[in-house]
Amino acid sequence: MFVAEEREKKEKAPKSIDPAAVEMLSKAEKEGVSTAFARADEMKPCPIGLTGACCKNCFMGPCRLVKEGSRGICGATLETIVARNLTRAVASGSAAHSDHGRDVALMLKAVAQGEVEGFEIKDEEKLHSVAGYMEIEVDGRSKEEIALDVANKALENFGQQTGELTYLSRAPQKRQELWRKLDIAPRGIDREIVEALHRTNMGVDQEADHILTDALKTSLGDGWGGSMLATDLQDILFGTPKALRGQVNLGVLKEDQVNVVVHGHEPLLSEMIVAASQDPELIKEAKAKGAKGINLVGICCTSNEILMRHGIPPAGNFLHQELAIITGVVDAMVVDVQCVFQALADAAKSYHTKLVTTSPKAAIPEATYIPLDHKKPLVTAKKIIKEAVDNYPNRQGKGTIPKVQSDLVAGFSHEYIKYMLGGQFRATFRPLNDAIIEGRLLGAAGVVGCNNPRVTQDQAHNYIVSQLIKNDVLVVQTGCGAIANAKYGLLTPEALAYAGPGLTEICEAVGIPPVLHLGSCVDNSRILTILSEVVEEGGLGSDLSDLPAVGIAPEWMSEKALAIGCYFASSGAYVIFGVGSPISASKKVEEILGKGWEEKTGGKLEFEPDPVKIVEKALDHIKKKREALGLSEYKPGKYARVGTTRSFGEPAHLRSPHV
Ligand code: SF4
Ligand code: MSK
Repeated sequence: MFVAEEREKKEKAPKSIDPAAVEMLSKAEKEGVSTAFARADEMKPCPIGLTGACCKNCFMGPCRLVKEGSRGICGATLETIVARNLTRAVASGSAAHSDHGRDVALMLKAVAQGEVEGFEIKDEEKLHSVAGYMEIEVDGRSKEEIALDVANKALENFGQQTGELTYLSRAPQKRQELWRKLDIAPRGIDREIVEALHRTNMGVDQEADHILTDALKTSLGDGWGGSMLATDLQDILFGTPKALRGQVNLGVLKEDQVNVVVHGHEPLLSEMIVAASQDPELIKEAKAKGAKGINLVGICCTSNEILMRHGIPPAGNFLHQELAIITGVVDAMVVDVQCVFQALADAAKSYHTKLVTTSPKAAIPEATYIPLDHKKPLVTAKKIIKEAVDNYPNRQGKGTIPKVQSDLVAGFSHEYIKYMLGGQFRATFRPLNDAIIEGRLLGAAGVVGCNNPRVTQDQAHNYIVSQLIKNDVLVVQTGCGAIANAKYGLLTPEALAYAGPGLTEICEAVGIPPVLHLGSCVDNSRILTILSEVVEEGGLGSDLSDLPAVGIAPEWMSEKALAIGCYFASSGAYVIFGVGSPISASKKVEEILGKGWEEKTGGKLEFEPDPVKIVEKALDHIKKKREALGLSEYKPGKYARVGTTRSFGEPAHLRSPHV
């Protein structure tokens, strides 16, 4: 349990291992600008809410159950309250991803009907494969006709009341049958979210296990529904990512250019902002104002979306949103939805930055509202870039850009990984399966999720990932976790210097880094697809729960992360969350998410604040799964080439947080 005293100790730990963040935090302190790091120091977490023991689901409360055996005014038990709180968070996280997916489906429909200027169907091959999953006829039909049917089918998945989500059929047969047996196959994405909120209302579902089973069902509607649709339909509209090189961290900002930062989640507008930032007329205007050009960069998952498809550099992950403004050189920060601090408006006021909010869902006091025109997104994007250009002369001085940036390789869609492994004409995961079967690779891990100012920024991400690759575990990443590791060079082939010999051999042969960037938070669905196809490929069991693989969210903070953790557990994966536990008030709930879910789904969800223990648990689990599959014993170093000596002396940022 991550208790308050432990947190006290943590406050003495550095706020970040990132030198760019450290530099900007000291600038912020000197200039009297507040940051999430400082506010986390000042604002102690509520010790009751922290553990999941506070219920405010009705106005007879809030009820704070501080003692084992105590009850709320309505008689709700501690385990009921903890289970309800977690399930509500999962429903909310699922809603966020799924609403994102819905907006992409609506955009695809409008594009298919010829209503949107500037967007087109970019990836016809992907359109055909998605049409295949949806049993939509493609022969002799135009891409617009197919896309319209695909969009309508996707929208049906949100609103349908009975039956099953279309994409459940992409999971291994055994998994689908298990979901049906457990009655957790989602009927409709929206329906499951609404039902979870209903069931957790005052006086409805009163049995912790039953409530939490609903969390499994609701989250499946996110992973195999809203998120998977978002990923697929974005690929159709904007192109399926392919590996590309890029740069990351605050050093990507430019002193002599108009700097525009896009932040949030949905790529609908940012795709057009990429185009607008390259518009010759706007560049001319920027030059007329004294700038050398227009420099577009990103934060959070919008950043991941345009990095994966265009190589636009991320200026940082979640906790960099204020720090980017504090450099003093950001002429506009453009936000849409999710993970956007309300404090950005205050930071922007302290400098000259223009904060632009673009979603009708997200009003931000003191920000300029420029709504995305869904029919003419390029017009909106140009208007926004013009605001940034016009704001350039208002910069006070040169600002301070930390000279910190790293190379990265991103763009690993599941299609691209298959192509890398098997070549264009026989794209396959076979070499990956064989490498695991033969013991060159120990297994695989998805290390994903946010930053959280309650722990040292990026430390757990980097420690855990470096330990995994050292032990020949192939790592895939999404979201801010990918950026956390990219900042220290772990997403480049050069990071093989820290990888075990088996992983090195595979990565060198295929030409990939040991840590693969798969995209944004909704792209966790790409991991589900990869795992399913690896099972189909054969030799590693017959269900997702047989795979020697784990999921880890070392520095999570968002309800969306909880939804992701739950849909991986429902899909049979062992999932470990760092930072602390929102269920620690109830041993019973811990048992349900652990032993209980493992018996049901083969997956489980655990909260473990210590990154060193996370690595131990992850490796143990992978080894147990290997054993159960009867795979050859993994012997580290077995495949090291003669004459190769590999030093595992880690640089400071990869060291154990215990040192
Ligand atoms: Fe208290 Fe029950 Fe109301 Fe929750 S639902 S606030 S436990 S009375
Ligand atoms: S943006 S949800 S901080 S990963 Fe996807 Fe990053 Fe977490 Fe937001």
